[in-house]
Amino acid sequence: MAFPFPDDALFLGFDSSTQSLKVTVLDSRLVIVTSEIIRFDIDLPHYKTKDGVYRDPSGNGRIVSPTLMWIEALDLLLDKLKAKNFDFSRVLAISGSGQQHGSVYWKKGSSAILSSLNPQHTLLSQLSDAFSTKESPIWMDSSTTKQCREIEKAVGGPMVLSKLTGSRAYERFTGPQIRKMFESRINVYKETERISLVSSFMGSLMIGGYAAIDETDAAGMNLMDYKERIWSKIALQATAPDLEEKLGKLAPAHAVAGQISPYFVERFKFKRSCQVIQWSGDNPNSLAGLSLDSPGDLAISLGTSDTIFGITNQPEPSLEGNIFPNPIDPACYMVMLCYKNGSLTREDIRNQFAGASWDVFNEYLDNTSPLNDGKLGFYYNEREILPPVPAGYHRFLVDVDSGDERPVEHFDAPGEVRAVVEGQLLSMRAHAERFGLPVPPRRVVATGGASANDSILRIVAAVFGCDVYTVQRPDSASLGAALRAAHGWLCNKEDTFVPIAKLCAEGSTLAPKLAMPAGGECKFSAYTQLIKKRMEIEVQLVNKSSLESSKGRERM
Ligand code: XUL
Repeated sequence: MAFPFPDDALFLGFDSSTQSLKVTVLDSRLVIVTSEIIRFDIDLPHYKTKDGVYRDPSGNGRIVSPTLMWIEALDLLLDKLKAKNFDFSRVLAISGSGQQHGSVYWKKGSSAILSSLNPQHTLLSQLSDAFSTKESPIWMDSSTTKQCREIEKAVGGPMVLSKLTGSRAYERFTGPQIRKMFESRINVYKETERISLVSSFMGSLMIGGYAAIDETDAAGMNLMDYKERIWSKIALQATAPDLEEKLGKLAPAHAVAGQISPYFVERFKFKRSCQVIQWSGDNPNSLAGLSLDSPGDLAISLGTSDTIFGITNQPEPSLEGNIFPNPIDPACYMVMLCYKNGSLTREDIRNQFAGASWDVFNEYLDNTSPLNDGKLGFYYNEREILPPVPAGYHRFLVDVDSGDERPVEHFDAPGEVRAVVEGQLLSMRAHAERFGLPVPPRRVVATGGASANDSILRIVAAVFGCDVYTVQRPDSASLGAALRAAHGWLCNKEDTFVPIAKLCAEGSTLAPKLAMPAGGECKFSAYTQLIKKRMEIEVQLVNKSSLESSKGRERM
């Protein structure tokens, strides 16, 4: 295959995620040449984050991350590449992923600081006073239920908001977070001249000015008309006053956000012409990194959050799940479900029941049978998004033949381990089906840290009843960003939108490879019965928790 790039070209793709900042470098044949990572808890211990975040100890669901930590991580990551004698002058374009929904509040006057950064000093030392709050609300936050209901009510109900913006109001979405900032910290809101998403924030650092918000990531705000790809006046009004000017412009994912800032040119010797392509959300970039292009494909990302997504050209807005414009194909959409209890919950069960060892965890998965003898577990370390229930563990023993179930206190250790993995996947299959995603899919493409684990992939293949593919590396978000950097550069050069499929055709090193065939443990129909039961229990858990929270409100 002939690649349309100069032979010595390099493309950088970043991923500013919950727990780390990564970079993946692709060459002119789109082969990975190197990568680097900064782990927030380990490499930047002075911020004292746990899993990259601060959880409010009062249990009110407030979860934030220090904005400056993300900046310092960028300083360090680039220094790490420099220490490897990385030749920055070969980089034609850069793009990146940001954890979706997280927001950054730039203080009045900060655009002047951004555009005149001194290359002799770090970004951190120059930007430490550039924000009206130093704590960025992130996607794990669940403290904005009140604002969600207010916004939905103001626009005419949750379904109206979903039809308008692609999603009903979710606590983690940026619109409700901004409304909370406006309601509870009016001075911060007033002092703010620009609100960025994590993606456009990192893009802004790179271009030395405020980057536009990418249209795909903007759909995770409850503020954009997802069909027209413009800010929705109705949603803006329902959220906070004077918001449009604080948000700035929108831009498509393949657009050039700007040339790299002189700061990086002088400090790292990037070429002046190096382009920064719009940064986008981590899930949209994963879609690009997985080369997802058929409506029958389902992607499952097993990371800090677990997400399941696919593409469609006929999106059906609903009260569950999210619709985003597709970042690599303006003609269609990306549909997604997101779970808050992903890898951190799997790790917690590993620590409690498998002696903190992945080997033991995997041995338990391999030596227990599909359906787990009816042991159904619901493990929520954090308040979950799907279903919306508070933190807590719930265990049931289901008689698979009669369908009867009874709550139990514990399972045996191997049963706990299978119950967490199987339970998460059963929930994904059930909700995916309800949301109109293809089940069984043509194939599942898995990504995220846990996609490197064959014992987990075997259960994915069994529950979804199809072959499971993976890409060369489990971090598809930074890979997808690097690919989008190359794609954006090409679109700009050709002065027209070029289909990205041209770049990642079958046979390229980036094409997904078969990792686990559907055969073996295939129990698709048996799981169908168990899923019915699981969904009934889920409804009971949701009803119980709403009853308890309304009793709590009465007592207040
Ligand atoms: C998606 C979501 C998470 C974050 C994780 O809606 O909230 O997947 O993007 O970084």
